[in-house]
Amino acid sequence: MSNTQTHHRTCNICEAMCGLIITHDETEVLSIKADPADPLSRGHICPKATALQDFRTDPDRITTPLKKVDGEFVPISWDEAYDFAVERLQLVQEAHGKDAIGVYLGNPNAHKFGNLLNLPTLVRALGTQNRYSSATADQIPHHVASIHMLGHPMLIPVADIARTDFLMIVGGNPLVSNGSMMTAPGFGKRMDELKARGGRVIVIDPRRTETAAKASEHHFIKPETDAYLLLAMINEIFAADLVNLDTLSDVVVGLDALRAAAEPFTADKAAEMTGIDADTIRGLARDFATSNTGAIYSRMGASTQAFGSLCQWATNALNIITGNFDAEGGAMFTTPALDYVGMTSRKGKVRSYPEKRSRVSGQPLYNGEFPISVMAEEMETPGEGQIRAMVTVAGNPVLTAPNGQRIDRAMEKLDFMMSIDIHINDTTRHADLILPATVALEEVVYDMVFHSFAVHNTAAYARPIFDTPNGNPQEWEVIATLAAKLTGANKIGPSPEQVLSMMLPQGHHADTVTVETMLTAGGSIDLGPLVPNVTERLETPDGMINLAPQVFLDDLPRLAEFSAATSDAFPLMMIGRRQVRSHNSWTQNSPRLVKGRNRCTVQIHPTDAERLGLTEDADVVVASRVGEVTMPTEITEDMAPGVVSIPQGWGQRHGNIAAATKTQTVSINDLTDDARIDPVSGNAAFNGVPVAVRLAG
Ligand SMILES: Nc1nc2c(c(=O)[nH]1)N[C@H]1C(S)=C(S)[C@@H](COP(=O)(O)OP(=O)(O)OC[C@H]3O[C@@H](n4cnc5c(=O)[nH]c(N)nc54)[C@H](O)[C@@H]3O)O[C@H]1N2
Ligand SMILES: Nc1nc2c(c(=O)[nH]1)N[C@H]1C(S)=C(S)[C@@H](COP(=O)(O)OP(=O)(O)OC[C@H]3O[C@@H](n4cnc5c(=O)[nH]c(N)nc54)[C@H](O)[C@@H]3O)O[C@H]1N2
Ligand code: SF4
Ligand SMILES: [Mo]
Repeated sequence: MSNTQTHHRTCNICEAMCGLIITHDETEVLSIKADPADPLSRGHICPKATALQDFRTDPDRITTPLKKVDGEFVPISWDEAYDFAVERLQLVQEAHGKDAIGVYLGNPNAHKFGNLLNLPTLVRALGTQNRYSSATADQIPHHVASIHMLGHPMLIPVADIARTDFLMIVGGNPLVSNGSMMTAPGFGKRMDELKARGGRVIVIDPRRTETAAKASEHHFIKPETDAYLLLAMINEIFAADLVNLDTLSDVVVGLDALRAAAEPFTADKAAEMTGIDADTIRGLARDFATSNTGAIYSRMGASTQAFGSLCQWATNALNIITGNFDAEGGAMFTTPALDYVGMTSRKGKVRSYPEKRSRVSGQPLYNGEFPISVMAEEMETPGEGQIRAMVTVAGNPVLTAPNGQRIDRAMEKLDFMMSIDIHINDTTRHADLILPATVALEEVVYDMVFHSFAVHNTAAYARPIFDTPNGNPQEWEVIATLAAKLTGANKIGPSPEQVLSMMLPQGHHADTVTVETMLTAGGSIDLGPLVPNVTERLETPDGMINLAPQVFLDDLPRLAEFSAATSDAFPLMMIGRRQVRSHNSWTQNSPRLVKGRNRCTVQIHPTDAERLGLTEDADVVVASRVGEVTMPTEITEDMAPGVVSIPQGWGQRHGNIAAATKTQTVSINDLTDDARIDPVSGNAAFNGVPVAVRLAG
């Protein structure tokens, strides 16, 4: 105990970036606590932070390179592993061309500074166009809206929750997720503060979520109809003559086109489609437009659906036409110490979008990545450009992508697959080679992505606490080394800390934020509240905000023709849910997180349960076009009638990770359908999947 040390560090499991104080000795963590002085998280922490130590000591963790020999994984040396990887990858490309390798990058990469810096080099070294990531099962519509309206995929507004009087949350559950594309740790406290100021929080969701229960009001909505609601609000604001561009009047184009586009989407039509009554819709529009400050924030519920792009466009448009864009208490832009937008500026450049279309079904490519929904068909369909080998880094698409079982089957047939991961799981079990990754407490942490989307500007950097197991290289070194070996380069690039030092002088706080100041700060550096700045930062070719990009206008006829996909065979609509004690599909090996009752239940409204003869806890079969699962029922008035909810991230059944999940759980993505897509962005449409529920047995 004599060597107890205290270490300040940001938690990098989710987007919330909570400040932690960790006490430890040479070999183990003694405590992980919230940092009450952190200017962003202000003492917030969730149960997952304590599990950070479990990821390091997990007995099932991979700690040596593993090669599959006769169906079994056997440990090999790093040199052997790199040689094997390079030989096999090159063989595939020599025989079938560069695009024969597919790359899938999963969510943890977004939280790992060294990975973010080095993955582009690996992807370039592979030279394939067949690139995929979890972004197309998530936030790609936000990027697409920003590209077309503001000129850069990462110039994304966040709700200035600390100063707003009116916050409408469409399809987000920040009390559980702690905010996404809106880093807002301690969201419950923020809601309390907002309400105490006399403000109002409105939640639009087919489920009465934890956030909805605490909000000022909640309105159930039929899945995938949000674009009707948002367009009707735009329509109403024009009709009531409440448009106010405020300081942006000289930089906004497309106002008339927006007015015309929204015209057919009346409150009455929206009421019929959404199930929210017309007066409520009109009232929301007027109250939003006339409130002192206000922000509309739309997230997963409004992104991973058939009209995800229209929703994100309409959300931005609403914030813009009410004077709430780039204004205090509205939807604002961060000024991060490491400014990704500035570093990758496109000012003055004209590009065309989508950048490409996929080979088999012609889905759009944005940000250099094809939709995850087409990955299986690109593996299955013969011809030039067919994927015959895969590289996955921190990804588990068998559990996280729509119709995951189709990916599972397609991976089985690959000529070669390799993964960089911490576990043998449902995805990596298909690999011929797994390279072990380092985890949070063994690495440096600087959040390159989520400071760009945080409700308050801060900066923090910390070095590793512990050595890596077996003296393994850092994950960024593994990625960089693989890239170097593929291209024949004789050295890898500078360390993440060196790169950080080089990049900070180009950011918004070059004077105050350096590696040194962050290391000596004893926690995060406070860089102040969000400040208006978008006029200097616009990246569109004409330097204007485009309220009515053609790509969204062109999609409106599809919206006008929309009707729910339910049928006699599949009469219910399925949505997902997130849970405090798990993060996507990979934290389930931490006993302290999975303990307790089985949380993998299908939630259903009492009237639906009664009609189907279901009782609490009864095992039911949930079936969709693509598959079936059996799981326990949870009857609750928190669900909208006609809608059922299954949590995402469960269903571990292969590899060593399955062992920790004592009860058999199911994967929602055995049911989600890869044919359901937002055609504008290519995003997976997870919400509103038509399903049938029946008693098992
Ligand atoms: N504890 C925990 N936190 C997490 C994660 C986790 O797994 N666990 N994952 C992290 C990740 S990767 C992300 S991207 C974020 C996501 O963060 P959020 O978007 O806040 O999280 P979700 O719970 O997916 O919220 C989506 C909401 O949309 C609702 N919904 C479904 N369909 C519709 C619809 O058609 N319309 C509307 N209006 N609502 C709909 C759902 O009921 C749900 O409440 O969370 C992050 N934080
Ligand atoms: N139906 C439905 N499906 C969804 C969602 C939903 O709401 N509903 N949410 C979607 C969203 S928002 C997301 S972001 C995706 C996530 O989808 P993915 O990114 O594919 O999945 P994760 O569950 O995050 O799995 C991460 C993988 O990385 C590994 N891993 C963990 N830490 C590390 C590390 O430090 N290094 C390396 N190399 N590997 C590591 C884990 O073992 C696991 O294999 O899922 C999507 N899928
Ligand atoms: S909310 Fe997210 S960042 Fe904060 S402690 Fe939990 S997992 Fe970590
Ligand atoms: Mo995500």
